[in-house]
Amino acid sequence: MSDIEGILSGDRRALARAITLLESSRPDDEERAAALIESLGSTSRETWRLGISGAPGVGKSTFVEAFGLHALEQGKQVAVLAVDPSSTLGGGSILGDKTRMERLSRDPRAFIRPSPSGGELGGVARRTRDVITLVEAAGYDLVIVETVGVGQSETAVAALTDMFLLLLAPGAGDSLQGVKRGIMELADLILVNKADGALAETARHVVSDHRAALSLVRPHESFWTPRVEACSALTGEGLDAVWEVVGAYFEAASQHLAKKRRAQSASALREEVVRLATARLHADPERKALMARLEGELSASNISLRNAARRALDGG
Ligand SMILES: Nc1nc2c(ncn2[C@@H]2O[C@H](COP(=O)(O)OP(=O)(O)OP(=O)(O)O)[C@@H](O)[C@H]2O)c(=O)[nH]1
Ligand SMILES: [Mg+2]
Repeated sequence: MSDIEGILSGDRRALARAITLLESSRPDDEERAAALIESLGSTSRETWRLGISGAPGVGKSTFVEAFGLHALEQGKQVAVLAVDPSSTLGGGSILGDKTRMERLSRDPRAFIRPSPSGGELGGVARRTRDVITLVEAAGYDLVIVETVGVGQSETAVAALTDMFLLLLAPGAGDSLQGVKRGIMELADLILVNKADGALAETARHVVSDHRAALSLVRPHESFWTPRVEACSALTGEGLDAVWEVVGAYFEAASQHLAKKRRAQSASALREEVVRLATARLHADPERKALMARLEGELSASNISLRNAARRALDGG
């Protein structure tokens, strides 16, 4: 059986091998990975792509496990992918996920793939786009992409997914948490996790604070007003409600999802073209020499920036 057939028939080892190929940066592997993606074709199945972020320790892994098990009960096939902002942070969360998502990782209907170690965020996000295509072709119809919220990774994950969940936990205070406004505004659902035991009361305050804050923000989607809910990934309380909100989102989005995904692809293409053009400029020795010359002219003020850039691109 070819790898393609293996992947399409749900062979997890074939899928894992294909992802390893996608993650490789060896030029011949990159060729093979591109050919693989192109041979998959598109799936007609409806899929849900869910992005999840939150500060370290808010309970992302615990939540993904609980929510993923819930989704399995509802008949979904669940794939969990991770996008780590940097290789230095990567190791820790992979270790955490292996122990925290134990039940989910043992279930044959679920597939968990930690973020590749090493590599910059842009590269990891780019490959994750292809990995999503791959796991969807393999039959997974709920794809969860998790990232630790420490920088640009939230934006990258939101650009890869249909719905973006931001996880918070009741902190020491009960005021708005130190989440950047821009990140909050990306969220389709803000979940205040750890709403259990002694933290339940604080969680309620955090919910109402964020509802008030969000009511001042213009919704980023025409078809959806972001929601704020409380839950406990540990006890499972509130997870039914979360499932309903996610379902309601995809119901509301159904007429808009294709357009949203097309816009995401278009912007990924623009980024990729810029990346490729830059890589080509740097790889070409003549162009490199030209750049060095132009840099000299520019610093001697013999040429305008605009003309220097134009000549660098045109090669003249
Ligand atoms: N009380 C309570 N504790 C929770 C809940 N969810 C997670 N925790 C605990 O919070 C700690 C961190 O949980 P994780 O799921 O590892 O958090 P994470 O966001 O994945 O952390 P990183 O991967 O390090 O970013 C663990 O000790 C969990 O048991 C919850 O709903 N209630
Ligand atoms: Mg984790």
